[in-house]
Amino acid sequence: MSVNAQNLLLNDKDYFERQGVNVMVFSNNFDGAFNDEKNSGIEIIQHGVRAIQGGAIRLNNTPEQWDLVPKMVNRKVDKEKQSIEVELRYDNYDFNSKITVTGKGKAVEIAVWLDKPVPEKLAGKAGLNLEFLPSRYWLKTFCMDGRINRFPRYAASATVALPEKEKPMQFKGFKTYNDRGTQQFVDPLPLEKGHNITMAIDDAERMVNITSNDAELQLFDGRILAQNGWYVLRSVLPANKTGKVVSWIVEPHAIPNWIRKPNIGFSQVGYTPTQKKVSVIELDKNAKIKETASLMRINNDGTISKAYEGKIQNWGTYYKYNYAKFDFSEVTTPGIYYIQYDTTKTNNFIIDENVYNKITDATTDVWVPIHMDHMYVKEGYRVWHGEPFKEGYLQAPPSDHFDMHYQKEIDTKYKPLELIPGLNVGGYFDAGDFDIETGSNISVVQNFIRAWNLFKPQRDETFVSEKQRYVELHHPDGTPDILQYIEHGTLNLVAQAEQIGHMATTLSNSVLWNYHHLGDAASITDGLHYDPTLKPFEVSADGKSSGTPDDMWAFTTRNPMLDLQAATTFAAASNVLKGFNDSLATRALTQSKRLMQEAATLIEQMSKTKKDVSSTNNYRMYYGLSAGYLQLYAATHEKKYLDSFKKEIWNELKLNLEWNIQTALDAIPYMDEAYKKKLRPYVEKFAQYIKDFDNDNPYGVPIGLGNWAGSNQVLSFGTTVCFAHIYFPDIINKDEVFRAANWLYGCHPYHNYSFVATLGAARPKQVFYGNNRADFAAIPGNVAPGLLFRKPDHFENFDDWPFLWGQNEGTIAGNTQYIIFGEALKSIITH
Ligand SMILES: [Ca+2]
Ligand SMILES: [Ca+2]
Ligand SMILES: [Ca+2]
Repeated sequence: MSVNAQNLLLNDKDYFERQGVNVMVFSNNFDGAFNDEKNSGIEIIQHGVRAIQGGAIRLNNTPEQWDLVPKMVNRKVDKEKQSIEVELRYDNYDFNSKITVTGKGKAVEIAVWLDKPVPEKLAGKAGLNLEFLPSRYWLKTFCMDGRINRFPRYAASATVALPEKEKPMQFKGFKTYNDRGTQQFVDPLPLEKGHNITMAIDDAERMVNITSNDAELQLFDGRILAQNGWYVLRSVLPANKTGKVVSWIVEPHAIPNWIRKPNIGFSQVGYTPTQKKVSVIELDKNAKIKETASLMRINNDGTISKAYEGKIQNWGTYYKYNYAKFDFSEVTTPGIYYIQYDTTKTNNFIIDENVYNKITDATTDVWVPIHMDHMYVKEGYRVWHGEPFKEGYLQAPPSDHFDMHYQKEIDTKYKPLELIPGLNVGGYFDAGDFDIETGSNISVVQNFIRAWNLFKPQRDETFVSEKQRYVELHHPDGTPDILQYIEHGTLNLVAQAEQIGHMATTLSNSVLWNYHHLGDAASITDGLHYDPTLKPFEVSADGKSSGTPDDMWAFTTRNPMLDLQAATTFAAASNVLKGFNDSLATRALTQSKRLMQEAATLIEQMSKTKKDVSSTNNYRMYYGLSAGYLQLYAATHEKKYLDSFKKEIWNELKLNLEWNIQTALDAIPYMDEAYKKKLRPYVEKFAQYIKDFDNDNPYGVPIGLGNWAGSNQVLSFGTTVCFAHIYFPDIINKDEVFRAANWLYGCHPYHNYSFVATLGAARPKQVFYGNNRADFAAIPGNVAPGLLFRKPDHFENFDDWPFLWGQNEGTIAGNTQYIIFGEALKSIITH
């Protein structure tokens, strides 16, 4: 097939393509993990941007995340007929439908076929939906049957309240809305209706025309119900009909001979004078690669001069684009520069000794304290949040959950929904949500302890008073912040061990309608104890309790592996906290000893019963026995742990070098020269592993293709490379430590913005999936997961739409890992 073909034709990757337009038909399926992730169904990439997706049979006008999604039963690609057919099914309603998408010149026909009529319960509800990205369509015009209009910047269209029994069930029967006792739900009414719509008439990159002769098109604003909703075009399936019941002709406009602008990747933080400096240029497959590129210097008087012109090296094809490299390492003079390739100029960046000095400051000074739970957090005039969850946490009854938790039979002394005292202290919000994931909180404390033990950062820019439950940013209080952060994490974890007897899996929301909270964390719950004897939304006479079931729950199902991790962490925390908070240090040590003993017994028992062997083995694989022993040794200095470490590590290195070499490197400070010598050949192999990425992809880092993008992988790779260089500089060259930094700070596909909202970056990402995402904002210091891979060949990171967590949600474990990476990188650069 010629890529210049004027018609939409199926290509060898089984999607429809013409220059400037790709139409994918269930290349990405609704996988059910979080239901509607705005990543699935019929998707249209128009001029490089996937601004249309979600094409499927749906049961709502504007589906939310927890509304049911169809299961794909099968998918057939017919090259002869230029057609893709998918069969979809809703198990809950025993409802099957087929969608065919067929190339018709510059358009595709989307048709819905039914063998049996729509089930009675879904009549008037099941429909063909297609969704349009608000940030790409708002303020653009549209024309429905000759009536001209404009997509609203803000959601403010008409709605109707309907009896709850008319609403199709949501995920596992949970409810996204709080009906306030009305037994009604809200449904948006259409913005427009008709049979022909042209969207974005005023924007050639987004223009699309859709016609249906046999069904009415209705246009809705999905943001009415949920800030992450999209505009939805929809045709309700007719009742009592079989065969071809709805058909649309969809023609996405293609700009003639459109060629995507080059994406010139470079480090937005800049470069030190002597480091290797290579820009990776991402090019449309129809673009001719130029011979040279230039580095332009902005002089101190504002004039511009050419500092360097160098040859472009062609790297080759990686997925859908071509890549070339521009090495300007020759330029070593400090100054302000930009890259010019053909007619494209980048924003400016700095070459200087000090450019990396501040890379962790926004994360430690701003992001981390804002995520401190159970505290009032202030910055200047602004309050980030009041004190959340004052009413504490209830024992979760045996139950399922909407964020992948569950409670088995209760194994504590508390009754279902009984208050577990003392848990509303310390801890960190998980990510873009506000729960305390115990595993992540353990990682946070471990990461801070590691950063403290290795680098002893004395930075004091945060005022923390556990007594006043008050945090203020940019306010030194005489104590290094990292110590206070270790204390804050330990406070919650130790309280769990003391009050529950073992670690909770999570402290999380009990109702879906406050889980998706956006705003002040202190307003998630009403701060009053839940009293089921009161009517919903009734407050007791003394004003201390309410009938609103909004209290958070502690999910307490015991996991001895988690207990063991906590025990190890408590031992290490106890060492650090001695002399700073002696009573907490003592409490941590007491719980460490008890949990360690109990966990060992339980794990022993589990490995004897066949049933749980696999989870024990999983634990061995993921947590790594040697890593556990090393942590235990570091925390207790008991020789038996070091002996056990030595017994495991070599085998683990043979099994999985790149995963376990970090642990082997971490042991060096405790070991002798012979150990280091024995490790050398493994580090040499690791050096080859690093180099191999230069052939794997143009960016030279491990690129993840999962449903959560791969910054964490790059971070952990980068951290290991840093430590390998620190201990074996003759094997791992200093240049290698910048691989991960380059990727994180802007040298990556799709765009060249820094994935870290770090200080120093000239163009950090502007939006993240943080808890202020409804404001299209970022919390400084956040690290985005980055490039989300959409099958079969598309990398994506939206910077105008924060709501896709797989691309934009920083996590507390990931962001504290970034602090270690940043500290390691800084220490290498300054030595
Ligand atoms: Ca969570
Ligand atoms: Ca401080
Ligand atoms: Ca409450």
